Amino acid sequence: MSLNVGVIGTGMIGQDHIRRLTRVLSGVTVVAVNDMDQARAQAAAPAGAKVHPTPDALVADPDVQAVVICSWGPAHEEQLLACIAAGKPVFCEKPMVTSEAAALRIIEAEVAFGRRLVQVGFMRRFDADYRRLKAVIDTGTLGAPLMYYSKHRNASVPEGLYTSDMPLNDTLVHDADISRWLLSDEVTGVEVRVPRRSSRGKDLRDPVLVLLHMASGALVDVEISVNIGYGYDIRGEVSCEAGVAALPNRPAAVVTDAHGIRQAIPEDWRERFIEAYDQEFREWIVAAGQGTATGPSAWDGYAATLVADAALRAVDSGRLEAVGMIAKPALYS
Ligand code: NAD
Ligand code: ISE
Repeated sequence: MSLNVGVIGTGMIGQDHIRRLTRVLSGVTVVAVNDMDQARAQAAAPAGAKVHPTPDALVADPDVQAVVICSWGPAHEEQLLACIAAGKPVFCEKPMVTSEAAALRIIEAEVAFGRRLVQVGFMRRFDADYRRLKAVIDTGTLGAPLMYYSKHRNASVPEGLYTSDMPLNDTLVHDADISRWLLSDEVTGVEVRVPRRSSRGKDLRDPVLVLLHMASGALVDVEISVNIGYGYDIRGEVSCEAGVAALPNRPAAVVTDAHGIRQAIPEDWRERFIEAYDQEFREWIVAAGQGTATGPSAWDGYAATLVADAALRAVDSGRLEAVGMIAKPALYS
């Protein structure tokens, strides 16, 4: 039995996910697509897939058993609520939503439905390197984690489309989520410092330095640079009581020539996390086939949204901004 999926948003990552759902993974068929740019949807639709005029029409299509949302962050709330109302499992790219109030509405709807339907696209949790790093920390042999250094460097971002708030409410959500997951901890406060701007991003607030205060007392230091130019460079190092555990350098051929000895680094997130995206969908397909969801939840989407909101407040106030969560509903325990 193949899971029939509809994809909303056929831009960069929508096209990449359609490629993996049609050419890489088994047990799944893309039967419908939608994009507010109809021509883009037409071009991205796999052979035989319907092109729906609206997201609502796609969600209501009786042939669509589960939905993948790859539209822009501000559009996610309405599309997620439509999926929950229809009782259809849904994979939603990050950020789940772009405000605390919207995140609470998703949680309220899913809790009222009574079963998990939402998986959020925090693909780092499915990356083999991050999984090995977490396994080391979880054994406890290095003692308690005290500090985590997260480097999040993009070669470039789309000019005009990527705004100054986005390092904090679009990019930082990955670091917020992976910090909570790696350290099995919660963020209680956020500070932001803005150093000298990179001239490569023109007027963009880039880079930013973020300090996450965790409930355990651990501190997480995050560098977000979105116009570093040389490639997509993701690093992580956890400093514990009795040792340090870090992500490894990515395997790549060692090239020696007149310029020296070097290894290529990924161009962008598609290349760096290719296996992680495959794995997050493998696990999503299994759960969605059973009418539910596993992996990063609406609760995790909510937690990351709170960090983004606090970071935006912190950049204006220059102070430590508190993060306060509601009591965790039993659905997410
Ligand atoms: P994009 O601009 O390339 O594509 C977004 C597409 O969504 C566009 O084609 C646009 O027309 C369409 N769209 C926007 N609003 C819509 C609506 N209301 N209804 C229907 N279609 C709509 O952007 P992208 O880079 O593909 O990013 C899409 C989402 O995926 C964003 O939320 C982004 O943060 C996330 N993303 C996640 C990762 C990751 O590593 N997990 C990487 C890239 C992007
Ligand atoms: C993009 O949307 C992603 O999610 C990438 O993983 C991240 O590195 C990038 O900064 C975002 O713009």
